[in-house]
Amino acid sequence: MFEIIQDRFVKLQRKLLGYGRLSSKEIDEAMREIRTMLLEADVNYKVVGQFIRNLQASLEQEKIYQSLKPGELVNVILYKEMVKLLGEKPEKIQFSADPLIINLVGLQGTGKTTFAAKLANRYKNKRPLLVACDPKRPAASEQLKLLAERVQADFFPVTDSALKTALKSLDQANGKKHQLVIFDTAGRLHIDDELMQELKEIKEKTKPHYNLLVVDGMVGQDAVNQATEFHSRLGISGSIVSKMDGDAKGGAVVSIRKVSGAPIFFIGTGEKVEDLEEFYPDRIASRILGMGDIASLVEKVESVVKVEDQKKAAEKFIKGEFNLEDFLNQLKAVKKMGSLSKLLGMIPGAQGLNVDDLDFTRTEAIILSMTRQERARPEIIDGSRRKRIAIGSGTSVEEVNRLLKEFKQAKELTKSLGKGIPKLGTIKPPKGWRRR
Ligand SMILES: Nc1nc2c(ncn2[C@@H]2O[C@H](COP(=O)(O)OP(=O)(O)O)[C@@H](O)[C@H]2O)c(=O)[nH]1
Ligand SMILES: [Mg+2]
Repeated sequence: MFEIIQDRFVKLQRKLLGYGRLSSKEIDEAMREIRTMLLEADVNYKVVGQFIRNLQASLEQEKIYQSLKPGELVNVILYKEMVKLLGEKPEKIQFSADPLIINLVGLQGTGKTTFAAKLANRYKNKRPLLVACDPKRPAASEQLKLLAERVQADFFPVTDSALKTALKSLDQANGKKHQLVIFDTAGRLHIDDELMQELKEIKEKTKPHYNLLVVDGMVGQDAVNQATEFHSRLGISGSIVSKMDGDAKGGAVVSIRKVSGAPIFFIGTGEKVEDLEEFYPDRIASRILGMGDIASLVEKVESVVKVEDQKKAAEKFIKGEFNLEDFLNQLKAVKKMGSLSKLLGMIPGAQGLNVDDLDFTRTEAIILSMTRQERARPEIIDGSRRKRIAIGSGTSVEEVNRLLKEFKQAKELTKSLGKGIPKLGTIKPPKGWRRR
């Protein structure tokens, strides 16, 4: 799956990693390459255009950090944009009703019947009922029956019109305690009004919890067009892209969500009933881009960014520009990191704060009860303000006093420390000192 596009992405990323710095020339070149690669993988041209614009915008926003190779940053941005394009969060079947009704629609030969069996196999514990809803082709019903036997699911044959069969099957489901009912509807070679009318009727009368469209990933943009049309005419909950095990170029998977507006739920990766994968945008993105170890790269970039933020806070601190707002942000960060010592290690001079005495949550509460102005300029906090803050935070005036006093001391201390530390490069050798 995605082999061709993956190969090219891997080559591009290696090239990017090789650069010591990235000027706009190299970036433009990379963007052009990405555009060509996506178009050749049969990704919708509008999606490609938007993707490149998003990439450029994200790149402009990101600062380049010294401790990161520029290529690393570009790769992480590329990955993140790809995840966004694919839908960010996975869509999962939620068993919010009993029985849960899933209606499968799609053109003939896309893999509906196969997917019905795959789904029944996946949710065996829900005692699925597979319902044949194609009265015109007896072979279709027979195929579903065989597959139902294979996955040991109950089968409901088509006896009447599609709609009547579907309704009858629901009676049986309620009686026999099936928690999942799957309708395998008829497909046509083309989308026509008759097909849509039939599907609309089934949808309106049986009220399925999910209407899933099955499309064939091998047909590329045709699959995307089908999804768009089914979604606008019938309304679907999402799509299934089948046959991704073949030499599908991947264009359908990349474009379908953005173009049709409906998310992908699963991809089919073979003819067997086990060949089904839940669609995780992040995993698929790393596969498309051929990024085996993207998780750790993302982590690295994020930790560098965090450290840079901390450094900035530390600089402010040294210059005496650190205010209570910054302090609050730091407290929140510490809470997330779960360790105060880790944070203090990053702030020179923070040792001036008597942390042992500081109750974390109370300190946060005190600062939260201050106005923005007060946090920025603690010196304006007079007696009446102190009282208000103490009441607001459920603490005492003494505690507020102590926090303000300690903060002031720490600030003065670091300020004087900051002045005392000569800038690197300005240190002169003592008199009489000679190079030997
Ligand atoms: N390789 C591969 N073949 C598939 C997949 N899904 C379905 N097929 C095959 O595609 C053909 C049509 O599938 P079928 O379920 O009958 O399509 P339907 O007409 O939509 O019900 C069959 O030969 C299936 O075995 C898949 O994920 N991978
Ligand atoms: Mg079928």
